[in-house]
Amino acid sequence: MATLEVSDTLPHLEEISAAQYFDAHSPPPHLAEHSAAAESFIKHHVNLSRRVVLISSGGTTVPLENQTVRFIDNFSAGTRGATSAEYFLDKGYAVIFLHRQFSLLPYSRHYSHNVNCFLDFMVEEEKTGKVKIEDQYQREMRDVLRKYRYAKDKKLLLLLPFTTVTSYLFMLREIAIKMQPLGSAGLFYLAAAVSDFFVPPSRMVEHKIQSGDLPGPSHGEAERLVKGGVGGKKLVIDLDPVPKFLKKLVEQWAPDSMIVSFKHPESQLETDPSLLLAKARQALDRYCHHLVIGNLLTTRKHEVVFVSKQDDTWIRTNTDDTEIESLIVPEVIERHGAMIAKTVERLRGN
Ligand code: 9Z3
Repeated sequence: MATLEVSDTLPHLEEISAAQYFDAHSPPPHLAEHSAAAESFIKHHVNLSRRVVLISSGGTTVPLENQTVRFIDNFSAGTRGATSAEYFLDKGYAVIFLHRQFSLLPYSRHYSHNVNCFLDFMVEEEKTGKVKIEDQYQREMRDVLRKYRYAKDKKLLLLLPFTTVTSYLFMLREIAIKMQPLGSAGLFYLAAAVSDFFVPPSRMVEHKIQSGDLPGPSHGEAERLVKGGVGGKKLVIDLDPVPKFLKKLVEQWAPDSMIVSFKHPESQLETDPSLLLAKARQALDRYCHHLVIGNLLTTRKHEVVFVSKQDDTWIRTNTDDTEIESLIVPEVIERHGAMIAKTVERLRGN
């Protein structure tokens, strides 16, 4: 049986700070290019006095080798992020969609490759051989297409991909700093499932960990990551905790923006609503941001809880026809509006 434990007793180095984390890692290859794209997108919308939301979406990976063959992944299809993006766009926000490469995207999510395969919506005309959308899907697809085209033509949606937890964090820091000119008109809606653990570069092996001949206790660099088990091939992975970046975001990278994070408790056994609430409140106390939205993987499409300094509010939908994001997003926008109004009032008072 596979076991998994979080250990306080194993010998480990001091927990590293966010600054040390960035120093220890190389930035992702396209950081400069993505940063430039974000900067011009933000400038454009600052000039139009438009609110901008950064939505993070999908799971981050933790590579086990430099030339990565194997990695650990965090679960998220990207549904929460991609669906929410559409509702923010509907309400006039510009959206920076920081997403796991190949996870669901706004609009195209309706016709993805596994559910609602786009090919099932098409037919070939007998006479001409031309391919067209089946009559029964025309209206629905036209509506999605119009919204997609509108967002594209008006430059309201910027898609920026990440894969590893490190590339995610570099991008988040970079974009957050670029968003500072927005002040309180900036919003962070952090739905990505972000790894809490990583393999530090000092213990990372270069090439694929060999399963056929796992090294014994003194066989070179792989030894630092893997260990041979008694009489068998056992892989023991030793991970360090990722520093608490949310704190950095709140205090330094985006001090004037509204920050909303999603929280799902570590264990699916924690189905008790009061435990979900307690975990969400713990996150709020730890990072001092504006709002935590608590959800469980099993029920996330039907209920979430908003936890803020002021109150707790449950949002529920009983039908599969109503996407819960259509209820979550307007509630977040209302709170964002209230925060902007407060900022304006404060600035006037000064
Ligand atoms: C969530 O809780 C998201 O709602 C889901 C969405 C990952 C459950 P799907 O994309 O799933 O619809 O399939 N995201 C937050 C996860 C997370 O890692 N939060 C961090 C934490 O809990 C804080 S930013 O520490």
